[in-house]
Amino acid sequence: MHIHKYEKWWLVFGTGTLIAFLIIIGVSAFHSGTHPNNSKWTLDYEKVDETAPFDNPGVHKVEGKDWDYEVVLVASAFSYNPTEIEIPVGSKVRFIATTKDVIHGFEVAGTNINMMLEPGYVSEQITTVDQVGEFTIVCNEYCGVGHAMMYSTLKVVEADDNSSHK
Ligand SMILES: [Cu+2]
Repeated sequence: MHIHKYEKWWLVFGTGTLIAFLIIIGVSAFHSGTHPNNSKWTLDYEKVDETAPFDNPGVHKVEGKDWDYEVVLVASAFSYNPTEIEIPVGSKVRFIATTKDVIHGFEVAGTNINMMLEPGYVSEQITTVDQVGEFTIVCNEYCGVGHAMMYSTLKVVEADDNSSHK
């Protein structure tokens, strides 16, 4: 069977890009630890306010766990609760978030913290905040007319500013 020269180039290009993309997925999953939410933790999205831990949103210092802080966050059209998160630099943080209505995003701009928040599901991400600064948390899933106004702030502060904690 004769295959035209350009046809061969195209086959090589197609196969090559497939291999390249599989390598990129493999490296980001197994080396960089990028994983989709496992969706194993569910709740009734109409009862978020009564369901622990979302009955108490905010920044919580924890002891005896693999992380130092838990940030419990509730998204709804068109805001986040809490509206501001303050964490000392170098802390290991577990973000626990959900939504009360439609799909929202939780992206800490300029970092690799990025989750999709789906009604009925709890999204989690554990990360170490290692850069002092103010980071804007934005919604990156279009959620309605107020979408562009939906934001919160993550303040990563010098550890000394929080000398009251251990
Ligand atoms: Cu949005």
